Amino acid sequence: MRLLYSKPSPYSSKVRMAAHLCDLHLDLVPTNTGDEAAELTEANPLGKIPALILDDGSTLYDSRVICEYLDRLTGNPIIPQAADAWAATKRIEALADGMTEAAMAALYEKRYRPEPMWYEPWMDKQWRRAHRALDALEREVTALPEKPNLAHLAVSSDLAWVQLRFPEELNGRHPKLAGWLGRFFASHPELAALAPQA
Ligand SMILES: N[C@@H](CCC(=O)N[C@@H](CS)C(=O)NCC(=O)O)C(=O)O
Repeated sequence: MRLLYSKPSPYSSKVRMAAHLCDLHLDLVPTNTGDEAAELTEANPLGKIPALILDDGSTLYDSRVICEYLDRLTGNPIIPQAADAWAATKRIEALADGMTEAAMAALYEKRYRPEPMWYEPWMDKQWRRAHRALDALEREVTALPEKPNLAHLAVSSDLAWVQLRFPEELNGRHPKLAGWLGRFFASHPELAALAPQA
């Protein structure tokens, strides 16, 4: 299986961590979404990473679908199947990924639009969303089970991306989350190696 990914992408990082815990090898294909290359848009018409190309040529996206697939393929090592535990895991994944999505929208506003077109009220709304999600994550991480599951992977890859792009948000505004991330990666260096990188 081939994974179209990039090193800084938090969603790609989550998928790579998932593959690691599922003991699956993925061939990594560095992909710049800005190029809108045919290999990417044919694999994922949305032109986003991560996208997984299976051995039969069929493709899977987005990161949540890919993680579900890898988990099912290998007997559910990372997603609990009992209804309550499944719901808790998937809700935290949605919370962490949604936090990143909001912060990324604010980042893209400045990256892709000329400065005179930046729309502050819209960026402020994204940041209010991200801050509420970070506050909620601060409460949620204390209840995560000891053994890493998909929730840990989503939270750690998303927080590591925030630390990369907006270090003050984590180290300054949410030191408890920064502490949780540091401890999690110290206990799981093999996952830390797959965290988003510049
Ligand atoms: N919901 C998607 C989000 C994927 C996503 O936004 N990926 C980013 C990189 S981390 C991307 O491809 N951005 C390029 C773009 O939006 O044009 C997932 O979970 O995979």
